[in-house]
Formats: sequence, structure tokens, C-alpha cells
Amino acid sequence: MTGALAIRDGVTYHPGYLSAPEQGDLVIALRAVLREAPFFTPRMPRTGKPFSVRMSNCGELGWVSDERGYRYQPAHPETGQPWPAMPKRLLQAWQELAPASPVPEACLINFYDTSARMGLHQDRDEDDLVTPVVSLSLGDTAVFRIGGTSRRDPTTSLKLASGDALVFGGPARLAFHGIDRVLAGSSTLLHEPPLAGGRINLTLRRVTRATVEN
Ligand code: MD3
Ligand code: FE
Repeated sequence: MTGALAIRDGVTYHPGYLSAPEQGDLVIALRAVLREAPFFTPRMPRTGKPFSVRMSNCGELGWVSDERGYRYQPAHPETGQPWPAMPKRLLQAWQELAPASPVPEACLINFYDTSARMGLHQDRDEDDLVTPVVSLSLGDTAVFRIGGTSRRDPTTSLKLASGDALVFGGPARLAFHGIDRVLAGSSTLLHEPPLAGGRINLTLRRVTRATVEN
């Protein structure tokens, strides 16, 4: 791991946080997670329009979206099975990158084929909006964009390569952000289905407010 860089207030970038062997081991662990919890295609609330990004989750809770809305739930929306446990390397990343935070409850697994995008949005479906979000990128490089807490605030773009980590805390926790594009063929990490080309993003989150006592 090389040094950490401050991108904006509350955003810390750790280029090359995961070594090549760590990335390979994590992909093996994710393949096992995805056998238990296959990708689903989230849909927009009300309209039912499908996302271009496919998703799964691991951890106690997973983020899902369909006609009924956005929410966290303990089971896969199609299989009804509990989400698989988080791979150990993800818990280690959380300890290293968000030290002193309560344990993460959800890891959203986003899969982008080379035409997938994610429009500018805020993440506010968590009851805990204080604990940082940790993001890890695997596979093809993506062009990530982050602004401020108003949709109209100016944005900063950053290329996220395989192995890079980002931490969003403080004022950045409610910043607008999105993925403008994925650069096809920029990595050779992912080569067999359901992870063939494209990009994976893992976001580790605290969902419920941790109780200080008990
Ligand atoms: C800033 N994912 O899953 S990761 C998402 O690459 C999401 O898949 C993008 O936005 C992706 O919600 C961007 C960077 C990221 C993730 C969560 C954040 C930035 C964030 C939450 C709050 C602020
Ligand atoms: Fe987001």
C-alpha cells in the first residue's frame, strides 16, 4: 500500500491499497459469495426501470432496490437466503481504513459491465450517516465523480483502478457521487463468469446506529 491522499474534505484515497495477490484472493472469496448470493438487477422505485449495474451483498444486511423502494434487508431478494458472511479481508480493510468505527453490517457488491453507469446520487438509506463508507475497486478502471452535499456543487473526477480504496467520512458521507464510465480492457483481473471483464466495487457500510452502552 502506498500513501493516502486527501481528495476533498472527508475523502481519503488509498491508491493500490490491495496488492495484486490480495486482489486475486479477494476475487476467489467473492466468487464463493456470489455462488450463494447471485447478482440481481436492482430496479428503480416506482418506475421499475432496471439499473445497468448488477448487485449482490455480503454481511448481515444488504441493500436492495425495487418498485417498493430502496432498503436494507437480511435476505437476498430472489433466493430469500441470508446474505453470506463478509470475507475476512474486507473486515481487515475496514479496521485499517475506518479504525474505531463500529463493525460494518453491509457490503454492497456492484458489478459494472463496460457499458454500466451509476448516476450522481447520495447514499442515505442508512440510519447511521456518521460512520464512514469504505469503497474497494477491482477490475477495470472507472471514472468516479464526487461533488458536495448539494447536487449543484462542483465535482471532482478520479480514476479508480483495481486495488484502490476510498474512504468517505465527515462532510463527504452525504456527498453526491457516481460512476461516469468504465474503461474496457484496462485490467485482466476478472476473466470468468459471472465476473468476466468489467468492474466490481465493494462498499462497506454501517447501517444501524451502534449503541454506545451494553
Ligand atoms: C461517497 N458506488 O454503491 S464507490 C454505491 O463505484 C456507489 O460502485 C459507486 O456509489 C461504485 O452507492 C461509487 C464510491 C462511494 C461509495 C459510497 C459512498 C462513494 C461514496 C457513500 C457516501 C459518499
Ligand atoms: Fe453511492
